[in-house]
Amino acid sequence: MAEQKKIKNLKSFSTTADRFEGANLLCPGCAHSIIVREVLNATNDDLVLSAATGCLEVSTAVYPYTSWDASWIHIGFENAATAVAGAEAMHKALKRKGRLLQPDRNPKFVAFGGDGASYDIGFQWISGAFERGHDMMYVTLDNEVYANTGGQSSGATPIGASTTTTPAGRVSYGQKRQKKDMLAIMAAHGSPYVAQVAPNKWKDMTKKIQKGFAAEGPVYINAMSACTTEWKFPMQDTIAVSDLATDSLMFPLYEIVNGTEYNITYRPKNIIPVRDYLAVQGRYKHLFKPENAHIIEKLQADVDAKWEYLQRREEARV
Ligand SMILES: Cc1ncc(C[n+]2csc(CCOP(=O)(O)OP(=O)(O)O)c2C)c(N)n1
Ligand code: SF4
Ligand SMILES: [Mg+2]
Repeated sequence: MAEQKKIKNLKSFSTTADRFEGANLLCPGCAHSIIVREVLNATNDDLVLSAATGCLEVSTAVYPYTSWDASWIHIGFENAATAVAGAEAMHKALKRKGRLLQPDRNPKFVAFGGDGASYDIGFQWISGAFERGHDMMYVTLDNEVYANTGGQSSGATPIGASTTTTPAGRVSYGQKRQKKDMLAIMAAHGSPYVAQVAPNKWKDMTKKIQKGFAAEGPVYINAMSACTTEWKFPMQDTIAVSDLATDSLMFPLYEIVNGTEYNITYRPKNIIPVRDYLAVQGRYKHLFKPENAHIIEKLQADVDAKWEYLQRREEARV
């Protein structure tokens, strides 16, 4: 059972730099660091961590420095899941053989990867680790773009976003493909716990991470990570933009327990139009031209349909 951390208030929580230091090279305003700290601060247990290549890794482990005060492995772009899965399997084997010096310690195994690493290039390794049933957590830092290499589109990029590989211009309104539903895909692996989180809703995030640590088996967390550089908003607006994302339901907050039980964990008092979320980001600027009005309508219709679906799934309990 995970040793759960007692959280008094946001200040004490967010300024506790137990295992992840503020000294890093992420852009000012990058949500990756907020999310990592919120995940790690949810437990007092020992941690075995991995990070796929991406903004998080290149900005927190510049030899000879490190921002990590925990066991941490940097591995290739594609196999952060495999690295902690291997460590978890070894830990289990040593425990079974009675070869652990401190068998009562109960480390948590957590892999971090960007959306490019998770939705696309590392997907088969995540899938394999989930199929094998390792007792681990995989966290996607979902900024909907390959940020570290200059903003190429990924399987997580939403319709209408302008990226360097789906540039908006005279002939295109940006990304044309639908964002992959990773939560449904990971739930379909038989994961005991799958959830979407956002750094602005830190209590919701902490509860979910603690639930995930308490679950037995592979847990998947999709963390919305607002990217000041690629989403193109001022660096001081990270939390404001995140609030617009959760209140417009572009990023609905929910969990899927044992593959079928859907729970919505945040119902905005006032659901705001999707266009209010789009309007504060440069990557969607072109959508406000009259010829692209139908894309905003489509995004709104998709969000409404997904919200409707989530509510039906929650009621149905099937
Ligand atoms: C197999 C492989 N392909 C491509 C790369 C180059 N590469 C390194 S980081 C990166 C982008 C990372 O994007 P994402 O996973 O979304 O993380 P972010 O930087 O957005 O946090 C790419 C393409 C690589 N290191 N290894
Ligand atoms: S480019 Fe985006 S994800 Fe990368 S460090 Fe900057 S804000 Fe963070
Ligand atoms: Mg990314």
